[in-house]
Amino acid sequence: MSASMPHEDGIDHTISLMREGYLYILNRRRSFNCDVFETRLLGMKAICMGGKEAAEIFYDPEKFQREGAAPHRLVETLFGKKGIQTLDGEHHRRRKEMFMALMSPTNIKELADLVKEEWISAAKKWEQMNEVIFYEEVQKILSTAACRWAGVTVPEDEIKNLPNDLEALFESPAALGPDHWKGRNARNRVEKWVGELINQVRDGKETPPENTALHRFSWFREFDGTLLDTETAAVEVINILRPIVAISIFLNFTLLSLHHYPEEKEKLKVQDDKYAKMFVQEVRRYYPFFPFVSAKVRKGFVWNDFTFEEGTLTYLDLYGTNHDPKIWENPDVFNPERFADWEGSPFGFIPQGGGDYLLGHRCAGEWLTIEVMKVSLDLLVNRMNYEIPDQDLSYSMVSIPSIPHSKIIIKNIKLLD
Ligand code: HEM
Ligand code: MYR
Repeated sequence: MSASMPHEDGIDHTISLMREGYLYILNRRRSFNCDVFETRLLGMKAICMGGKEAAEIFYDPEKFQREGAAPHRLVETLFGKKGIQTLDGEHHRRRKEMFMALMSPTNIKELADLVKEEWISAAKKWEQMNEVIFYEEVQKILSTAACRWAGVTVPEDEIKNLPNDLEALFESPAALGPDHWKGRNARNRVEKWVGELINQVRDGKETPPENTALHRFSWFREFDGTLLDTETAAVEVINILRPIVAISIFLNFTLLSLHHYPEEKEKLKVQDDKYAKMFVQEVRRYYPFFPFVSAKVRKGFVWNDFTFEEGTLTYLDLYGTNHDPKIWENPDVFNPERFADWEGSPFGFIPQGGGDYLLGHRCAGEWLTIEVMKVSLDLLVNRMNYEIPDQDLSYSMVSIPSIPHSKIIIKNIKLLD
């Protein structure tokens, strides 16, 4: 006999999700005293779960699939149609190999160097300015570096707007009204010109270097030897550009943590690369970013006596797993030292998803994110002086994604030699 899963009574709980944001699943795991519960979200029955053991089953491809699992509003903004996030099995594996081939240490270093170059040239302009909005400035840097790295030449009339369009793709999935539509319009616009660029590559009019995303995705072939249709190839190129710009959110939280924990900044000045990595890991663990991911039960199964019925939509709580007291001591304290002798786990620390890179959906850009954060941290700590004037640095635990309200204004910027 299988036990019944704790469940929230009522017709729909989307409103509670909107009210509680990043804490919605964690709050219920606490009150039910159970890592898994059933509810109804966006008009559908859904299982929510979090914690290391839950992550382990969520990333078992025998148990869960991605086809048909992503909410429509997410596909129309963040993901795009027919992208890697919606694939399963051997088709996913083949596509993922292509993504991971871009993530060699040499390639990642190339992007980190580009970010550094763009940052220093931007900071020379910041020195002449009264104040700058860090979130927006960093997005321009990341957008330019991402396009150079991916081999993407941006049409003249898109250059100025591109950082805003890429920003809209990751700010709009959970937004309502005009803020949501901004994301849909941005997707249509960017997919159109990236698609045209792919056609030019295929016609031999554009020749991006071989190790770039534009080259690889333009020439990627399915098992039957066919090229991707233009729209899907564009979706995958955007799956590189957009998330690189999304690193701006982690960089805002990096700057915020340096401000809130000045003793950490002093430590970073004298410590080595290992401490910088520990610091970056703690930023990724501590602050809210990607709240949860969704999948569908592939074939019914029983876990810990609970029945998971085939086809049930299931959400895995990323934020709540990174703040799970069963995994993390004092989870709500910012403490990079916790990573000093951390033994590593593909399921307990999952800011960018968990499990295996090739066999599952764990973020293809995780190593790259860490390196871009490290190079930016070094610039903030050792290569420039700046001041953070009084402003509203608070951030919401409800807005998804969450960004410090002022987007962090900095002034009196001075580059150091
Ligand atoms: C997937 C988070 C940066 C490329 C994911 C997933 C998450 C995530 C949660 C889904 C995991 C799952 O479905 O189980 C983040 C965050 C980032 C980031 C918070 C910080 C900015 C990047 C970067 C890239 C990237 C820089 C590439 C340049 C991808 C791709 C996937 C993915 C291609 C799909 C993987 C698959 O379905 O197999 N990311 N990511 N991400 N990410 Fe990231
Ligand atoms: C990326 O661009 O791929 C990386 C970061 C995007 C963060 C976007 C956060 C919003 C996700 C909404 C979650 C709804 C899950 C069903």
